[in-house]
Amino acid sequence: MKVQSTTTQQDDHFLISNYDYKSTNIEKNGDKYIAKPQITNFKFKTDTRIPKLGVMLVGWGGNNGTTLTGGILANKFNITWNSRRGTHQPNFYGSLTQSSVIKIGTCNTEEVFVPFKDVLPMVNPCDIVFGGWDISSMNLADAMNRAQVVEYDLQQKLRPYLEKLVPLPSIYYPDFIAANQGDRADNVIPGNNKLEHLNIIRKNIADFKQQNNLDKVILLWTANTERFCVEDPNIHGTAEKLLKSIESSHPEISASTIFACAACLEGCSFINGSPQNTIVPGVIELAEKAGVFVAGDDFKTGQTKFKTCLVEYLVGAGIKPKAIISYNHLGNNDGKNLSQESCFKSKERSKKTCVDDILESNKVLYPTEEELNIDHTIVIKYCPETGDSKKAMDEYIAEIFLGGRQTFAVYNVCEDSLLAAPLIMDLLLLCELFERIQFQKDASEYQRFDTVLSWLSYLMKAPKSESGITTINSLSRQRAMLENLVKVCAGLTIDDNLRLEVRYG
Ligand code: NAI
Ligand code: DG6
Repeated sequence: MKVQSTTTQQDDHFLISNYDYKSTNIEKNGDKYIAKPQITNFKFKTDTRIPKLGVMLVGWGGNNGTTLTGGILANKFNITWNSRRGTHQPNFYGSLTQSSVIKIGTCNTEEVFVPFKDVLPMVNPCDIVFGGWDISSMNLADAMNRAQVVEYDLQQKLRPYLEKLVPLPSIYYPDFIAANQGDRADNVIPGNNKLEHLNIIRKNIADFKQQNNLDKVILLWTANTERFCVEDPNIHGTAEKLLKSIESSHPEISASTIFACAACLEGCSFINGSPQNTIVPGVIELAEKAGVFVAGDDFKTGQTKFKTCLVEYLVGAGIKPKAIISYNHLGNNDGKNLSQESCFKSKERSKKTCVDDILESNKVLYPTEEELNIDHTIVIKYCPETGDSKKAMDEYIAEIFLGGRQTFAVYNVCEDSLLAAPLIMDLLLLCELFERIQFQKDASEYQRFDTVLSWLSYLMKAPKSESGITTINSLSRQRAMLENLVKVCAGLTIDDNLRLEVRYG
């Protein structure tokens, strides 16, 4: 795709697009709103040179880590496999960047769509170099077998590639994850000195980058859900305080926060795929200083994606959700870890907060704080026999016209990690892309996006935003935001769905 326009320039290294952003400033005057449409000029500059990308996963030997690594290798080497349903070709289904499309315009009256990945130059996932850590020493072939996610025949075909991959020893603070994880922790960096731990992780990152001749590295936490750390401004509030707390091996410094700090100090962006409060203010300050991004929290895969669609549809239709009862049972190691109350609490929070802003937006349905407090219940049960095939059952009860009730019962069955792996890939590819984009507002200096990369909210259950920026949970708004950003950077017109060119030529 090539954009021909007077507002877009391209040379060997950069694509620059000029964009007049239209917004509406609202002034409140008593009980009246005064709306003042305005236009602000932005320039987006995208470095079109694709780097050699390395990714280090924390929890590499887990269900997500092994499925992602194996799935990408299957695509890279075009490995086919057989099951009782026949011969399968590898694909990237479930990946927004690789398998979804964006409308770029119309040809006569026909809408034209291209793959998301083709709008701006992006890293090919098959070119990513993977590494990482796990508290379990199993090589990735055995770990994939333990995970019971990937079909047996594909596991066998991947074995020669995966058995050479062995996670680095990791930091293990038993107090932060479930006690039932202790029996797999045979690959642990010794000692209790958190500063030494930080320095070892930093060295691992630097060595990985140098040994693989990488242009950049991104770290992503896909290890067990931790309990929340007891956040305290004196411990976690600034970069300086956080580093001091690490130096004194403070008990409320989690393993995930050590990884986040190590990433920032090594100039790498960090993504938190679990729900806990890893990205404390001190981490954000470290990231800011290093000019890297942080993003989180908790991958938004199946049940929550659906929830943020359905609730948006109901509220958008003027129907009032009054109760959401979400029940899960699963039998993988994630479920085992979540069977401990402290870890469950972290997950409960991210699964619960995901509709708040959607309800809050509609003051017709929810005029008071009290009404916003709907009956939203999360249950997670560990049932080993279920394996990675997670069952999620939700009941949505909504109030309709004249006091009537509408109830939806939704039953979702999926291999959890087959949904999570392509999503993790998108997080990495988009984070890398956003590291190459700068913008200018009203002819000021070029700057990077905010340190907390809330552009990635489509992929997160509890999207973290820069302070002062409200969180958007609606799936369609999150997707539109991402789609529009890449279109604007490429110099394409944003679609407002009026389709006037189709209706009136
Ligand atoms: P898993 O339990 O299979 O894998 C986690 C891995 O992390 C294990 O191999 C474990 O040994 C390792 N680990 C634990 N503590 C560690 C540490 N300190 N350093 C290094 N490794 C450590 O879990 P799974 O299914 O891969 O999920 C990973 C995370 O992603 C969990 O927090 C889960 O809640 C979250 N998540 C998973 C989704 C899914 O669909 N699978 C969706 C949303 C979030
Ligand atoms: C129990 O729900 C286990 C969790 O780890 C979830 O499976 C995971 O977070 C995915 O959740 P969701 O709601 O995005 O499908």
